[in-house]
Formats: sequence, structure tokens, C-alpha cells
Amino acid sequence: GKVRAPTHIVSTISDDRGEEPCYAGVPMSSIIEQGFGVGDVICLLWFKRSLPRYCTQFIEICIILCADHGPCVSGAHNAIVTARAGKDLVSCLVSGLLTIGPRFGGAVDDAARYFKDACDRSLTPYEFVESMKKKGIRVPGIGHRIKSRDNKDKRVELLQKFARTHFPSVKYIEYAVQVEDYTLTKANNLVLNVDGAIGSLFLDLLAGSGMFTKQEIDEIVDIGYLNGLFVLARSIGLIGHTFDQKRLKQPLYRHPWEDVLYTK
Ligand code: Q5B
Repeated sequence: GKVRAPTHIVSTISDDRGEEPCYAGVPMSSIIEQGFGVGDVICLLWFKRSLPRYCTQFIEICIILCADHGPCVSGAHNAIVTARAGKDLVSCLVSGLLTIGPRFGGAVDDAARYFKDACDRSLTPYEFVESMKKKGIRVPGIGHRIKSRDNKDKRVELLQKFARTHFPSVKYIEYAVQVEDYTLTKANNLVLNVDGAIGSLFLDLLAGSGMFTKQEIDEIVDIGYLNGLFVLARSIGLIGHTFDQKRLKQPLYRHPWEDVLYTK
């Protein structure tokens, strides 16, 4: 029989060879005719399947709530400084994106990993937090620079409200809230933050929707899909900050000497 020459690339998520492009086998015309939103497209291209409406709505809520958080956060600051240096849109965007990591916005995957492991092993919040402390690891998804017990993050409240109304199971967010109850006994700003809320709620979505096997859930958590939600969302805001600076014709940024401690 015929022998297929080995290919250099294997791809399973999209195909543009036919009459119309397909995302995970679904043609563009069906995507439009069925009124799919960006949440549905993310499910097709990231998870290679359609998910129930409440799941795609949850993904869209994550995107909306994480699109921006003002000009003072690391990512926006970098994008603003880069725009004021006269650089192009892509440079401004990536300079902002490059700040996303374990401290800022990129703690979603680790929050999911650690909360899943601790909850699945039935560790008490005390056992979990103290074991992290012993290892010298900050609990991902806990802590915020400006949010605190008395100034809780509205985004975390809204995400939880949606999930508690629509998700079949919320065991992971309940665990994360118990962890927060414990960390708040240590310091006022050790709240469950937006990364931690998305990480634990996404575990609930994966486990409760019945659309993923246990092995698939482990693979998603292991590979780390979930920081992608923050990266995608915050790109919207970073692009906005770039246009804003250019529209305002802001000059080159130089940090004031008075705000630097020069010391030996
Ligand atoms: N301590 C977020 O720290 C921050 C602890 C902890 C145990 C913790 C810190 C942290 C984990 C990573 C994480 C996502 C760096 C945050 C986001 C998006 C954003 C951003 C925005 C947006 C803040 C003071 C004392 C120290 C620490 C202890 C702090 N965190 N202990 N577990 N998790 N969290 N990141 O306030 O004894 O004095 O040494 O790394 O989840 O990025 O809006 O700004 O939308 O843009 O600078 O919301 O919590 O506190 O570093 O001075 O620590 O608390 O060990 O104890 P801070 P530090 P000690 S959401």
C-alpha cells in the first residue's frame, strides 16, 4: 500500500484546507449560525470540545473581569512605559505580558495545582498552609497588594456568585475559601485573590461538568492551561493602555530621582 511520508508538524485543533476553516471540526458557518461566543471558541481551540453554556459563560466572565485592573499594576505599567518610548503595539503588548508570572496574574495554574492536591488529599487548611510555609512557598492564589479582609476583591465575589448559582459542584472553591479563612488569621491582606478564585473554580468546572475524564483533568492542570485565561484577558487591557498613551501623546517616561533611594 501507500506509505505516508512523515510530517514535520502534527496539529489537532484547526484546519483551513476545506471550503471553510474549522475549529475542532466545527465549520465557521456553524460557529456563526449557532451564535457561538468567544467562550465557545476557547473551548474548541483549547479543550477541543464544546462545553455547556454555563461553562462558556464562566470563561467569558473570567475574560471580562480580568481584562484590566488599572494603570498601576505591573503589566499595564510596562505597556505604558513602552508606549511612551514610542514603540509599536506588539512591543507594548509583549512588554506588559512579560510581567505575568508567579506574583502577578500568572498564579492561576499553580493555585489550581496546589489547591487540587491539598483538597484531594483531604489536608486541612492548617496542614496545607503550614506545609507550604515549611517548604518556603507562598500559597499561589492567596494575597494581594491592595485587597484585604475589609476591602475584598469584587471580582472574586462575582466569580463565586456565578459558580455557586450554576455549577453542579463547588468543592474546590469551598476549600479555597477555607484556606483564605485560615490565611486571614495570619494577615489582613492574605485574601483569596482573582488568580486563586479562577484556579479553584476552574477545577470545579472541570470536575463537575462531566465533560472531562480524571486523566484529562490531571493533564490540563499539569500542562497549565489556566494562566492562558489571564494572559488572554489582560491583553485586552494592555492594548487599551497602549492606545491611551498614544492618543494622549505622552512623552518619554523617566522615573524621578526623588523616588529612588540611592545607597551604597
Ligand atoms: N505572604 C500577591 O504580596 C503578593 C503570601 C504570604 C503565604 C502567600 C503575594 C503573593 C501569591 C501569588 C499570587 C496573584 C505578591 C495576585 C494579581 C492580579 C491583579 C494584581 C493587582 C490584577 C502580594 C508580606 C508577608 C510575608 C509573606 C506573606 C504574602 N503572600 N504567605 N502565602 N500567598 N501571592 N499572585 O502584599 O512573615 O513578613 O515574611 O506572592 O497569588 O496579580 O491588582 O495588583 O488584576 O492585576 O507584596 O489583581 O501575596 O506582601 O510580599 O510584602 O509579604 O505576607 O511571606 O510574610 P505583598 P509581601 P513575612 S493577583
